[in-house]
Amino acid sequence: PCHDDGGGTKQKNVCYYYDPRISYVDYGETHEMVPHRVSMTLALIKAYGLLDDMDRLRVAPATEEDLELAHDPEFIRFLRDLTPADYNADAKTQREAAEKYKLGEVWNELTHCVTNDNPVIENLWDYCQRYAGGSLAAARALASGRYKIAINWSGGMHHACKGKAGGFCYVNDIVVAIKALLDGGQFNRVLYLDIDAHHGDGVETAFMEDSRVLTVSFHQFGGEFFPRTGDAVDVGELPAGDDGVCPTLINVPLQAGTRDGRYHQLFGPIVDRVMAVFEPDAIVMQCGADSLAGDRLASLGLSVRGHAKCVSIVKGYGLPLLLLGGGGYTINHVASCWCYETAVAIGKEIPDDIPQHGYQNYYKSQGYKLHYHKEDSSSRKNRDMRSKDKITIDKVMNHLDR
Ligand code: TV7
Ligand code: ZN
Repeated sequence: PCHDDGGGTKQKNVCYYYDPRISYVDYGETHEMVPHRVSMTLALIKAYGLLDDMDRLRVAPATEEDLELAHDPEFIRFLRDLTPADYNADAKTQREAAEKYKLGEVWNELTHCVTNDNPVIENLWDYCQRYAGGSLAAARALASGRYKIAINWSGGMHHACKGKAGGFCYVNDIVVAIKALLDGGQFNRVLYLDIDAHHGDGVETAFMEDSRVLTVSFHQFGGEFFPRTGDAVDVGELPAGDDGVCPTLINVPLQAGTRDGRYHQLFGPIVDRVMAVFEPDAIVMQCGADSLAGDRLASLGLSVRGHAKCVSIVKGYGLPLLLLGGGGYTINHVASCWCYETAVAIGKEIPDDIPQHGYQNYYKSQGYKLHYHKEDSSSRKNRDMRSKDKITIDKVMNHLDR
């Protein structure tokens, strides 16, 4: 039966969180993370007329208490008080404390150079409060039972740890959101799926000893690719009574160059088995768009359809679903992908031609098409699993069968 809100329009199943202040955040001129991509995404969603099919809701900034669901209070207080002015005033103690939390310029032991993955930027605390506030509000919207799918493309910052920043992520909004889902009392088990090109290490670590959360990460692996963790042998399980075990984490390492065909030989079957074994009550999905073809940092080669197929497969299980952003460094590709995935969440087909709108020019290199093509190397060749993929799927399935 259709529910009616009294105004003659159908109740919406999808809610969307976007805070315009996030899009003005500047990681620095040469940094690859460009928060402006979330406002490009919204502009495209508007241009396609998708805003009428979901509720756009306000973001209440996450409080210190909210963020302490995932982080040490000392780290949170340090983040709150950290400003570029103080940091750059060269107060030695401030810089040393920052380095401890992986903030600002940090000496990297592996590469023997100074890195600035997590720069001390203007309005840093406000940024953290807002992107985490979006994910938290989205989690609460699902827990209330009012919405089936909640979206926060500004979230998905999967590398931040309890006591330190990492990989462009200052606070871990995903851990906050999952804890809120569990604390809400409606959900006993939450499945976390991560299709960002990088390993979801921060979320994995937060829940590796928690049998209520299973984390599953699909990511590029090998060589020096960040963060170098997440091999298929890195699994986790806890005793589950009656001599059984309960898996707590699964990793699906992928070789550079993995495109739609091989990706989906792994994704569908693994998620299907995970669903059967774990039987979650809700799903949190990190939809990092750096796994798309042509990304500036990663070397996986998903098409927009291939990436969105992951969302549509997961949506197909019909559980409350939290969709989050993450990486994605070729910003026109990112906006195309997240706009299309918003349409998938709503359940609407949208045309390939990018409608006339303010950011039109950004899409020139993709011929103003949503479904852009990146050097059309034969996708058939990529359909056959390599021996490494077969070993990976065997390891993952064996782990799930225990
Ligand atoms: C979720 N790759 C985050 C992914 C985080 C990746 C890294 C950079 C990078 C940082 C910059 C910059 C960059 C061109 C790319 C070991 C290093 C080697 C870079 C100087 N340009 C997500 C984090 C990753 C910062 N870090 O999963 C300022 O690339 O590989 C590393 C560490 C030290 C840093 N150097 C690379 O997608 C949101 N950083 C330019 C300016
Ligand atoms: Zn990434």
